[in-house]
Amino acid sequence: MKQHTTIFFCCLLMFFSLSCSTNKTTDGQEEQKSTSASMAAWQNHKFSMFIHWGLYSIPAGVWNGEQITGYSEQIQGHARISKDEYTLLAQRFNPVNWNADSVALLAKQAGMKAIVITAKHHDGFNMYDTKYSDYNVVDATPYKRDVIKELSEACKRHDLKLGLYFSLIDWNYPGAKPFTSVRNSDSIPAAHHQYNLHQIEELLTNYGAISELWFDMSSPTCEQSKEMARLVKRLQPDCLISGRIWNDQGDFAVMGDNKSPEFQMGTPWQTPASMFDETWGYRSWQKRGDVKVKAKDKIRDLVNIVSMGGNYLLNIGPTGDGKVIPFEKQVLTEMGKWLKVNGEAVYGTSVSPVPSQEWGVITAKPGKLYLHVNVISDNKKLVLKGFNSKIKRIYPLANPSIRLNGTQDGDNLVIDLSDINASEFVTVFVIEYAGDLQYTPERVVRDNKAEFILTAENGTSYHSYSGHDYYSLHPTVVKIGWYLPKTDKSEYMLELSYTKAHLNKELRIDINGQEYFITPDENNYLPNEQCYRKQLGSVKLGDAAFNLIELNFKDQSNPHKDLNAEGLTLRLTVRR
Ligand code: H79
Repeated sequence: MKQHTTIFFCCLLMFFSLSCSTNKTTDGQEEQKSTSASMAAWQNHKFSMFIHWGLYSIPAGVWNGEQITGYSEQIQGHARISKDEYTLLAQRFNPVNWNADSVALLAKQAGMKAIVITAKHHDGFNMYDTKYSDYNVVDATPYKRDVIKELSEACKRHDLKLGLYFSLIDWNYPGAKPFTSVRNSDSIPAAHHQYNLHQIEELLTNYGAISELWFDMSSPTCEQSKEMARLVKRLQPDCLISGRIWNDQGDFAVMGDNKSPEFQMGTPWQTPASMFDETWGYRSWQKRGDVKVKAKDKIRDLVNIVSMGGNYLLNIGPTGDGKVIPFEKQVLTEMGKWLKVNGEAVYGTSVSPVPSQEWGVITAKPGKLYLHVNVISDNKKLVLKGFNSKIKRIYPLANPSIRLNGTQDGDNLVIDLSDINASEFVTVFVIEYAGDLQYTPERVVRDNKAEFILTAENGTSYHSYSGHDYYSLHPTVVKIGWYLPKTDKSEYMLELSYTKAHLNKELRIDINGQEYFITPDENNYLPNEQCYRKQLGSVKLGDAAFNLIELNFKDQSNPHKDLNAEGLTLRLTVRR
């Protein structure tokens, strides 16, 4: 017999304790933390604009008449251009076609909620008026205008958040050069670190509220990462920090370029994406292909990422004279048109407890599931596996007056799409259901109910990333969750096995919302099993229609730290 488990789908009050939050400032005060409200607001952006624009946009991937491969924003390294020669580009930077308002309006029209622009890329050229270097857009170019200032004002006018990309390597810094053996993960000399701190202070002081600081590359020491994070939080507690500040000091994890995670994430995260895999900065000779094909690709990436709880940061590369190229404008316009119709299935949604299916992905709001269908099958039937809630109505989001028929076939819902015209990109259907969401979770621990043995293997792992730099970054498990079927036995003895790696690290166990804390100690070592064991006492199961158990660290000041999940086992045994 199939086990039907009722999942109470509640408006999840996200609990995000931010990294570095336990760091003390030099005067012993607890430093400022971002509020969970600013994190929730950031997570609800879903779709934002990335802009790579700088001196490199002038050569646009061509040097001495030769097409240079490799990211065009890194042409200084790829074409082995000397510092002296590269810095001359500043004299040619006069982007008369740049218009901060029309860029902001394009982002709005595309359905984006924020813009993140390169304040400084690896070439070290400052796109803002810094007093710590003359190599900046105001002092070194005929343009003489502070690009970041103008964009910050345009963003305010058009109700967009502004984030800033800030490279932690700087090929123009005395002693530095592009493409050393560590491939953009150079360490930061003390004087350069001070320069970075000064610039972070300028960026967070002179341009109003900054919603995210997008650090990138380099290999700072732990102390350098912490110092930068502390400075950010002191100046703007609501400014979120990208994971590429390294050393687990970021507020959100950044996926690899154009990558989505292969697992469920346990921390806020973002995918940075370029229009073309080959470059972020404008490349004049880029083969661009068809606008509709690209728009479809990017809409599908957007909904995939949103369905997994992430944010999508999609890049444009304006030309050296400040134009957004027509291809990129058209792709964003197509995405905006789709979002105008289907935005309800993107903004304000959360991860659906019902997992993605062959035909596409699912997003959720209380009482609603949004089915994002890539292809409607020839038989015009859409099968939603494992769904058995009471249905109020089903309709296409593009035309809510149409009623679709859904019939229950065992554990599956079959929706009839006979009269539906598919969108050329992704067609969204809405299921409104009554009461609690009922579905069969993919993984339920089905032991004999007298004893449950919970391991990383039979649970769901939630991930983040941890590491010192781009090349050492690795996925971590930051939480494990298990669904247990409804039981009639209410009292269980709870026991935890753990390894040396867990000693003295306080753990939190959440059983149906009730918290328990346990500090692994050395008291009871079992040599045969090569682990320690500790009894936690008696807990209750079975009151609810399902049981949800979660295990993670009590201290969430580093939400990226690995639990060493494979060494943890929870055992629940019925008390007689
Ligand atoms: O801004 C964009 C990239 O320019 C920047 N991050 C995104 C958002 C980035 N900088 N470095 N990397 C990404 C990592 C790639 C470095 C390498 Fe290479 C490319 C290593 C090997 C190939 C460049 C060429 C460095 C050494 C040789």
